[in-house]
Amino acid sequence: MQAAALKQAVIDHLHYSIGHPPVAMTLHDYYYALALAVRDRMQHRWLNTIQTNFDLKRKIVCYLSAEFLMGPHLGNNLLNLGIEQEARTALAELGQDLDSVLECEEEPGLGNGGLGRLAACYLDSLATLQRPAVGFGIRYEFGIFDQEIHDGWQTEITDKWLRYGNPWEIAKPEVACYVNWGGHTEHYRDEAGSDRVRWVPYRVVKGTAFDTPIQGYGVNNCNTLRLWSAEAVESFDFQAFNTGDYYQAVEDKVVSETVTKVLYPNDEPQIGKHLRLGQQYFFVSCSLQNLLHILELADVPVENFAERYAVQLNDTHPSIGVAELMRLLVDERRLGWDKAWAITVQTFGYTNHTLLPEALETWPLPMFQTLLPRHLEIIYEINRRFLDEVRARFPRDEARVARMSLIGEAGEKCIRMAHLAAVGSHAINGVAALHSDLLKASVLKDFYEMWPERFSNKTNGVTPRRFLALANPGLRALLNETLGGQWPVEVGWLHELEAKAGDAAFRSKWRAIKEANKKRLADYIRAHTDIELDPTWLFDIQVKRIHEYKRQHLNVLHIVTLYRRLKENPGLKIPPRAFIFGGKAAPGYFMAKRIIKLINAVAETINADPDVNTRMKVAFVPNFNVQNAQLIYPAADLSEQISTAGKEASGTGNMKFMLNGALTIGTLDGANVEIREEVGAENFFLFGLTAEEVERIKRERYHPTDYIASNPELRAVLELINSGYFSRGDAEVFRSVVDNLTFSDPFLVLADYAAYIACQEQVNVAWQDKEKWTRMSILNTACSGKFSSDRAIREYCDEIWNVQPVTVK
Ligand code: NTF
Repeated sequence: MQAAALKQAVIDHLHYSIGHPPVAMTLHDYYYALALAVRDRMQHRWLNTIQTNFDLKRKIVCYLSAEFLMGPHLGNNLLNLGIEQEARTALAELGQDLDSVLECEEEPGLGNGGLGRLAACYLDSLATLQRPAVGFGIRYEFGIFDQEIHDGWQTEITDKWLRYGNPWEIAKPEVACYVNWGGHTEHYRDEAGSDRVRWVPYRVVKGTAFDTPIQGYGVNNCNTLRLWSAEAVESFDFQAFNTGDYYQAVEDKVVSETVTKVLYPNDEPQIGKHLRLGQQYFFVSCSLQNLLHILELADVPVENFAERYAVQLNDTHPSIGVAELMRLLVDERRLGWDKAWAITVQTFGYTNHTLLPEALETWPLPMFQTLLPRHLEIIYEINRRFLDEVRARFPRDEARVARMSLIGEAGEKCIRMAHLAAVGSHAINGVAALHSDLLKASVLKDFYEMWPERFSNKTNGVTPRRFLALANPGLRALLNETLGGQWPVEVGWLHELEAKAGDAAFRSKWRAIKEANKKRLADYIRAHTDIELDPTWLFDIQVKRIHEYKRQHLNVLHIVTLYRRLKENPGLKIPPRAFIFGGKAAPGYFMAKRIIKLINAVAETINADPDVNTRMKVAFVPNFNVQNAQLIYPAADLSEQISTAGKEASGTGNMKFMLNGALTIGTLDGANVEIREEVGAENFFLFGLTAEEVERIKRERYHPTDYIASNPELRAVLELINSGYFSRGDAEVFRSVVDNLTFSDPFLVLADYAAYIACQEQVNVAWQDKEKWTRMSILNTACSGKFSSDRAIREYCDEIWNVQPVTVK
C-alpha cells in the first residue's frame, strides 16, 4: 500500500516538480522525485512538531554550530521513517534500483570533520529522543572541497553541492534578519532619562532561513535544521542606484553574499580571518534575533528567555553569541545589565573540542573593533565586572587576572573567545573523560578554580542509525534476528551479543557479513583507484583528517618497516594486510599534504612490487566523506587510533569502527580510553606514551635523534624514505617530512615507534586465530552501546539543558 502510494508520488513529482519528458529522464531525476516524495511524508510530522512545541511552550535546545556535516539525507530519512523496503519496491516497479538512486545524492558537506559530524549525530538523537531542538548554522554555498589525487598529490575542487538543487530544504524568505557590520556607536539618553547606546553600522546584511526537516527514528518528532544564507539588503541597492552609483550597488550585493559563500576548510580553526568572524557573527545574530522573535510571537516575556531556550555553543565559533545576546537584551530590549547578564549565563552552555593551542580562537583587537564596535564595548564591560570578581576571589593575584582576562595583552592585543564562552556560560564541558580532565588542568584551569561547578564531561557519541543500521545492512539483519528490531534505539541490548560470541555458528555468520562488507569496499576502491584488494586479507584502516597529531606518518613508518622486513627476508611469515587510508588535508597545511603524497608514493611502490604485493598493499581512498565512510567503517578489521596522547579531544571515528566490530589499535587518548574500558583491555591493542609521559618528555626536552640512534631499523626506514626510493629517485620530496621527524617531531612519532611496531606484531598473532579474532570483534560491537549519541544527548538534556521529551501526535 505504502509502496503503491510512494510510486505514484514519485511519478507525480517527476511530472509536476521536475518536468522532464520521459526521453530526458535521468537517474538523478528519480533521486530528486523520490527525495521530494519522502520529504512530503515528513511534512505533517514536521509541522505538528513545530506546532506542538509552540502550544506546549516547552524548553527548546538551540544547537549553534558553524558546521553541520549532515551527509546524504535520503537513505537516512527512509530508515528513520521505516519505509526503505517500500521505496525499493516502488522504484523497482519504475525500473530503477534504490541503491543506484541513493548514490546520486550530492552530500551536504557543511563541515570539516569530527565537530560538524558530531552536530549532525546530535540532531538525529535529539529528534529520536523526542526533544524539541533546532540546529542553527550557515548555508554555505560551497561546502568542504572535493579531494582529487593527481600524481599522489591532493588537489581541491570546489564543492558545488547546490548545482542541481536541494530537495531537502525549504526556503523561508519571510524569516529574515538584518545583521549590522562596522560603523560606530553613539551614546544617548532615552525618553526615560537612561543612558543608552545605538550602533550606526557601515553595512547591513540580510539573512534568510533555509529549513531542513530532521526526522527522528521511529517517532513522529521531526525537528529543524535552520541554516542562514546572506544576501544584500535591497533598500541599500536603491540608495546607491538613486545617486547613480550602480556599480557600488552591485558591489554591495557581491560583498553581502560573500559572507555565506564558502566553508573554511580547516578542522582546527585558524586565526585572524575577517570573513570568518563575519560568518560567525552573521549566523549567531540571525539565530538569536530569531529566538527573540519567536518568544514575542508566543507572548512570552523576554525575561523568560532562559526558561525557554537552552543555547549550546559548539566550540568557540558561535561564542560571539554571549556579547550579541547582551546587546540584543540591553540595547534593543532595554533590559538592565544585571538582568540581561543573568539571562545570558543561564542560557548558554559551552562545549570545548580541542586543547591544541594553535586552535584556540582569538581575534586581533583592531579587526574586531572595525567589524563589531558595539560588541567590543560590551566585552570590555563584561571583562571589567568579571575581573573585579576575580580580584575579589583571589586578592593580590594580578598574574591570574592577566591570564583570565577576555583580552590578551601579550603581543598584539586580542579577544580570547574561549574565555568569553567560559564567562558567559553556566555549563562548560569537554568531549571525553580524559579531555575534560586536561581542560580543567590546562587551558581552562583558572576558570575551573573559579567555578568548579560549571564543569562536566560529556563523552561524544555517534548515531547507531546511520553508522550501523544504514551503513551495515548485513549486520543490521543479523542484529534484528538476534536482538529484535529495537536495538537501534536500545543499544544497551547489544550487550546480549556477548553471550553469542561463544557460539561458533554465530561467529561464522559474523565473519561472512564482515567479508561481504570488505568486498563491497574493495569494489569501491577498485573503481576509484584501480587498486585491487583481497577481501580475505586483514583490512587495517585509518580515515580522518590528515594532521600531524593524528600521526598518519606513524602508520606509514610501520608499513615501510614491514616492507623492508619482507624484502630482506622473503620467507617471512606474516598474515597479508591491506592498509587503507582516507582523509583531507587543509589546503594550506604543507606537512599534511606531504603526508598524503608519502602515503600514495609508498602505495605505488609496494603495490607494484611482486616481492611483497601478495602480502601487503596500500590504498588511499580519495575524497573521504560521509557517503564513502558508510562503506569504510563496516569493512574494517583494525581501526587505527594512534594520535599522540593528550591531543585528540575525543574522536568519533574510533566509535564508528567499534560499532561495526573493528578492533582498535590505539593510544590512551581521547575516547580510546573509554572504548578500552568498555570492551576490556584484552580486546584492545594498546601502545604508546600516556598524556602525562608526553608532557614530561616535552618538559625535559625531547631528542628524536636519540630514538634513531638506538633503533637501527627506524634509522633504515627513515633513510629509505629520504633516499627517493618511493619517489622515483627524487630525494627532495620527503626531506621535509623526514627532517621534521628527525629534528623536531612535535608529536613524538619516533618516541612511540618501537611500541607501535611491537603492538602491530600482537595484532598479527591475534588475527591468525580466526575464531578468537571474531570473538573480539563481536565483543567490540556488544560493548559499543555507551558510544551512542543517544546516551550523550540524554546526558546533555538532563545535566545541562534541562529539556524534556515531547510526544508529537
Ligand atoms: C574535534 N575538534 C576534535 O579534534 C575531535 O577529537 C572530536 O571528536 C571532535 O571535535 C568532536 O568533539 C575540532 O574539530 C575543533 F574544531 F575543535 F578543533
